[in-house]
Amino acid sequence: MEQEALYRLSRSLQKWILEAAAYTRTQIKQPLTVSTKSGPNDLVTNVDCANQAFLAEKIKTAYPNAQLVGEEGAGEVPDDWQQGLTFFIDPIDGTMNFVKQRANFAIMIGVYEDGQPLFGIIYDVMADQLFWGGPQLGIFENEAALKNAVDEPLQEGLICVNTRMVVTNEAHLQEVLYQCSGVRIYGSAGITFAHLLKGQVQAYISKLAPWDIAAGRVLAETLGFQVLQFDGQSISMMRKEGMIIAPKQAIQEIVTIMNGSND
Ligand code: 2AM
Ligand code: CA
Ligand code: CA
Ligand code: CA
Repeated sequence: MEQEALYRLSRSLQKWILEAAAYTRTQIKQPLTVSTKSGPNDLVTNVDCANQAFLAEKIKTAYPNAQLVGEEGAGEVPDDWQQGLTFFIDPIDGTMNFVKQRANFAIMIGVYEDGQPLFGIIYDVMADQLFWGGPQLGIFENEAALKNAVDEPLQEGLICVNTRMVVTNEAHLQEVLYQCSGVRIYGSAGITFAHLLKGQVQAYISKLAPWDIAAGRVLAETLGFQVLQFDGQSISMMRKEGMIIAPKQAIQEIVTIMNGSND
């Protein structure tokens, strides 16, 4: 994409996310309509759906030829998502936090052009922190440029995870966590990416859907993080899959431990 068109896309997405967030804040003190999806920990609210519809409408109007994948919209990733522009929308990431805490949730959009990372945006709504950018723009927290990831050994850093993988010790996860500096669980992929991008945590290990990873992947890879499946392969962006986000040294150590021979 031409630089001028990319600046326009960046400005538009920032504006629309801030508008969706302003609406979301108006609903913070209102009763929410909450339903379950796949199970009791998998929630959706009226605000998730309203934000999805709002953002999809704005994007479709401005980019009529683009493909849209949204958690609360047409959730399937089309086989040809790597052709042209594709927008992945997570209208509220951390819906459990939104329902229980009314904080610690994000609105996220990741944009790919011909399958390549183009632009990512994550907004921590209640903290008013906007993380945005891409390979051609650099990565910013509000207006401040963020620094590259620090490439340190596993034992030097904090790791974020999801609860279920820890309690079941899936793929030797407890052995990884035993070796690091400490464990943090934020309950939102977007909020976890915010900590990664700021250099406050070193790695994130979770099972993430395409809309959970799309924005964070663009931002994190641009700063030198890698995103790999547990077996060290590239992620597909087609389905929910296990993945590790970390700089080079730590990700190599994590992949080695998770594929340990004591199965
Ligand atoms: P969500 O809130 O948009 O659903 C912690 O639950 C993190 O994992 C959140 O970012 C959440 O995104 C995501 N997640 C992915 N699959 C989930 C599931 N089945 N149930 C709950 N959270 C899920
Ligand atoms: Ca969800
Ligand atoms: Ca999500
Ligand atoms: Ca969501």
